[in-house]
Amino acid sequence: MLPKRIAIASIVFLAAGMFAATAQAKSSEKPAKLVVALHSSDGTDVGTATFTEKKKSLHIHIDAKNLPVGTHAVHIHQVAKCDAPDFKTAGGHFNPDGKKHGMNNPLGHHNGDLPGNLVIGETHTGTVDFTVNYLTLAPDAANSIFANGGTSIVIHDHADDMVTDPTGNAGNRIACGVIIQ
Ligand SMILES: [Cu+2]
Repeated sequence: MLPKRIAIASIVFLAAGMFAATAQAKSSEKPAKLVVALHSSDGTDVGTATFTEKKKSLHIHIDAKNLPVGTHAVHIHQVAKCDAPDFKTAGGHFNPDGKKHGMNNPLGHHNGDLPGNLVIGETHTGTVDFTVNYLTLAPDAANSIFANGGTSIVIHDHADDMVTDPTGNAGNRIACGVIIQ
């Protein structure tokens, strides 16, 4: 058994530490979670993308519906705009580090590239999950999806081949969601 005075001092110290950690989390103003609505070229609701901040990574869950059957690329693009029908205003891939496209590209990858495609089945629905350590919700970080006024999440007509610069041969943009803080 510890002497009573030391035991009490330890408890006070622990409590102070917990308070400091709480205060720090608040001051960074980092949202823990963000849900983004996705729409197709004709304005149809095609589901959501949910971004959840983890300790050292960002988790992205896409829950899609009303999309064409097939395999579709998903990227984070650099402008927080989704003007239908072609979504060209979303700009190129989010690329603060000035790299080339593709998770399998030796000169890559963009921060907006994701390690997989979205597969849409016969019911025109599909889900996919990504956990990446090169994106964050922390608003002041260079690799934040809120950087420079925000970004967008874009779903393409075709699969990403994970290597062809700058687009992964993913074809047209068929759905988009604006990512803002
Ligand atoms: Cu894209």
